[in-house]
Amino acid sequence: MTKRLNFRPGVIVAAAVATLLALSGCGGSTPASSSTSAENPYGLIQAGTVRVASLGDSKPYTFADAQGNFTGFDVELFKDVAHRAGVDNVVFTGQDFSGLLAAVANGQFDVGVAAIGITDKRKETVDFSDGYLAGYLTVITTKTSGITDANGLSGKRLGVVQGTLQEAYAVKNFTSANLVRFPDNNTAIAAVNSGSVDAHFLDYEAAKAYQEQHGLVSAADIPSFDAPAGFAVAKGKTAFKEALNKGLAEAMEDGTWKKLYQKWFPGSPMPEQYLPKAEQTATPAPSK
Ligand code: SNW
Repeated sequence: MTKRLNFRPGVIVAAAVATLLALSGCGGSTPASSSTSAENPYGLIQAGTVRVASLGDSKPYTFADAQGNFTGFDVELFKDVAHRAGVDNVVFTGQDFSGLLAAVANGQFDVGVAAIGITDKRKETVDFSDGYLAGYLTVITTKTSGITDANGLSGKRLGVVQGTLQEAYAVKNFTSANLVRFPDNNTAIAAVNSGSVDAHFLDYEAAKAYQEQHGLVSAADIPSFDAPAGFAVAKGKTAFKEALNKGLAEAMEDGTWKKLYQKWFPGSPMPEQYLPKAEQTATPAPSK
């Protein structure tokens, strides 16, 4: 049974049910309503608050700092965009990546923000905002593993986080590697460090951060420009999605996107397509 309430005819019934539940105190954790109203134009679980499903260990995209506060490129960009859409109360919760899109689809969260690549397959489950980041998927390994390129993965144990594009790519393309599935990056990196897997396959910038932290090295970068990251929203939340797209376009045009990119991804090649129009040239972005 779906908790998502339908638009139009259902709206009055939904409001009545929500009121009854609220009055009787039986609402439990069921979203009060996902339909739109004057007080809740985006149909958020709770008017005025955006509940975000995210990840605690994908630095510098999304991560929890020492105090447990969520930060990173995606986090700061999303907060900025939500502010432009008129919502300042943004609550992030860490999830396993494998459950993230389902949790958004079934209404436990208003949005998923975690460097989530937009693909046709995922669009069967959720809708996406416009893309805001496109980069590489990276294999990292120890200095002593002997793995220096994708061919070197043959017969080796390669970690992937369940449900990621890395998992799908490895299943298809790294057929002679032995895949080991992990719930999150931290456990996979711990396995690399302890030697129980030979390498881990994750997003480029997160790979860079783990390399610096643990003295690991990059063995291969795989382009993933056809799956730019987007904000995932439940299907049918059109007003919310459109407000996010409008905010994203503004954040790109006024240089906020660029500022955040330089803050969180220093030294990485600057993609042109998200820069203010005046800064885009006919010259292709420098290749890596
Ligand atoms: O497809 C890339 C995109 O081009 C950009 O580099 C950001 O990361 C991606 O969206 C891929 N991210 C993975 C995925 O969507 C893993 C997500 C994660 O670990 N948080 O499955």
